[in-house]
Amino acid sequence: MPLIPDPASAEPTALFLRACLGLPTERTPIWLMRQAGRYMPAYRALRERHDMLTLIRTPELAAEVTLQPIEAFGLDAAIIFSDILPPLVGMGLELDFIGGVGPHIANPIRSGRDVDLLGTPPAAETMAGTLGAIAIVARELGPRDVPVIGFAGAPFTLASYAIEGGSTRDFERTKSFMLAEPAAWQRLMTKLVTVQVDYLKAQVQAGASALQVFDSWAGRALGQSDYRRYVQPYNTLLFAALRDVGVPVINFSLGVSSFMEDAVACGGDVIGVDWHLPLATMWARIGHDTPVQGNLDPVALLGPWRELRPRIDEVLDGAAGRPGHIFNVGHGVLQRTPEDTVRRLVSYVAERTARVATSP
Ligand code: 1CP
Repeated sequence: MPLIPDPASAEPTALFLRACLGLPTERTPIWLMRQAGRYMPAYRALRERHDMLTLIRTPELAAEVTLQPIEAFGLDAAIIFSDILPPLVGMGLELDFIGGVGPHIANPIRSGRDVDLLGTPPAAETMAGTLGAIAIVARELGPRDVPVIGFAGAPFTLASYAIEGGSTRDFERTKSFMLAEPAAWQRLMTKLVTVQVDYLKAQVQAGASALQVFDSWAGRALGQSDYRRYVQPYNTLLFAALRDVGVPVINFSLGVSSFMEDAVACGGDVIGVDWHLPLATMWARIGHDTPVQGNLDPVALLGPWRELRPRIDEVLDGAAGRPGHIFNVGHGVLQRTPEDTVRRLVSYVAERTARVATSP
């Protein structure tokens, strides 16, 4: 045994990172998807003065937004303030965020030739603002032992915005393109994997202690057979390329509960669980040796405490105090969520899960 432990192999002390590794924690860690954003008056005040892309691209501003919910609620991890779509700009897509509408791409992909014109420049060149913001937040939160989570969109979810040009209900253009142009689909998905892997690795270099991959729409858009054929190979490539990245990787695939096993098979150290089925059911299917994150219905945060509390209890009872559970919402926090409800949620989860310290 070496006298001095290798710092790289030492167990982390941050509760969130310990849970990501399936290690016991003194209480259940909690952070919330979309924890920074429009439900916070402090965010809205900044947004009145700066547009979305300026907030994302200015390291000091993005760092400030990232820290807002940490200071307000004492969450166990900070997700860097950005969006899944800005990496598309470096590839050649003209992205804007339009108030009240959402993301808009002026030159969406409509042909195989459009795919061939997409570039794959390094994130160090195209995403310098976000990488700089991660460095600032990591420096700020390091002494407090609060980890920074980097993130990216999964290839199908990004392809859907690139092809539709914005949000969509039925994914008509995306699925038509996928079915009509399978070779171009393959080239598009491969380019997206290349760009996202490089970007996620760069976020770790910049100071991220964990990564989350958001596949928000593949499960909503596709059935199992198409998922296996048009999505799974690329998500598998993405997670395989991150296997040696040195930090835990969370696989959050929304809307896949009917074929969860296929999404889990793609990879990831932690599985993000959406709110459709009880956590107990999902964790049993995933297997209790794999850490999970979830899965409160974010709409429950809009209602009264008497309705919210049993739903929080259902999640915690579903986890049954096992190591490897990170409390979260099962999709992003909604804009109308009251800050006081978030505060009450955080303290309730801490109180209910505090484990009595036992001497070894
Ligand atoms: O007007 C505004 O202020 C912009 C609103 C906003 C915000 C606050 C958008 C536009 N994005 C974000 C931040 C964001 N988006 C974060 C930062 C972390 C945090 O706030 O805690 C993250 C992780 C995302 C990820 C994201 N963006 C996803 C994946 C997660 C999910 O919710 O499914 C998706 C699909 C997007 C696209 C997007 N960006 C913005 C909107 C309104 C949308 C969704 C549009 C749609 O429904 O298609």
